[in-house]
Amino acid sequence: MKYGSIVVLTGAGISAESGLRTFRAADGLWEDHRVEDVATPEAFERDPVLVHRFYNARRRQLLGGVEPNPAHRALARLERDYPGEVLVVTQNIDDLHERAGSRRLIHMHGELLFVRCTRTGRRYPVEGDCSVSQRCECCEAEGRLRPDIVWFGEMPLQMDTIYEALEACELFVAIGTSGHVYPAAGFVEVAAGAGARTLELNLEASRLGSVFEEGRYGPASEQVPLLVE
Ligand code: BJW
Repeated sequence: MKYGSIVVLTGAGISAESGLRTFRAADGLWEDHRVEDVATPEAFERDPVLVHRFYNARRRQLLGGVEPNPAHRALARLERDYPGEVLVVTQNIDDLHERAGSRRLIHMHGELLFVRCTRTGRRYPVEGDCSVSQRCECCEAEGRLRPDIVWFGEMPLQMDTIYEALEACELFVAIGTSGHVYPAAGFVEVAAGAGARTLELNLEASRLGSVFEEGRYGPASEQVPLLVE
């Protein structure tokens, strides 16, 4: 590859072969849970116990033997060996990119292994379950900790840095994302508008497939190493 800088957007599909469920597949997470019940601020206000239970179960799975797969590792190699800049922007809340070795990484939808205080915003690492009766150190009060996740209706993280990188990149690659959720779904148009080449890697063409200049289809664990080599 011969690009000055590269922005890679990843979605649930890159972690699917590590054993984590995607959202919108027939057996996806949204099949078992209504989005409005577990992934909105209103849901957390209404039923924090249910929301904590949803994220506790996913945290337990992540810490219970899930490992990065060849696609995560290939992206870490790309960042390490590529002469230009590589930024990975992930919509995923798992830590598989960092465990594989990625360092220039933005978790735009938050991180499963952190909770934060709803009053002060202070973040705390969390390795086990979180509950409504837990106290935060900042307020020493119960019930203020929420998963450090960007839910529907909330602002994704580090958007200024992401848009700056999209405007400056020469190659934009989206891996394993369905293109249903904004603002991430709009990144391809921003990058293309700024003159970048755009490439989609997915099992099959996503709803934005025709917006990309090129699509390569197959499992991420095969397509990403092929791209990087
Ligand atoms: C494989 C594979 C394999 C499988 N190999 N591939 C218009 C503009 C802007 C906003 C909106 C808009 N219209 C509506 C909105 C609001 C809303 C939104 O987008 N709604 C849509 C449903 C229409 N967006 C928001 O509310 C966002 N905030 C916001 O917009 O703030 C205002 C703002 C304004 C202006 C600028 C900036 C901001 C927040 C969105 C938060 C999303 N949160 C979630 C849940 C929390 C995290 C969690 O619990 O894990 O994030 S939703 C869920 O979807 C999760 C994901 O990160 C996200 C994306 O899903 P993803 O990764 O694409 O997964 P899937 O399952 O959909 O697809 C998997 C893909 O992998 C498929 O294509 C498979 O084929 C593929 N695949 N196996 C390769 N082995």
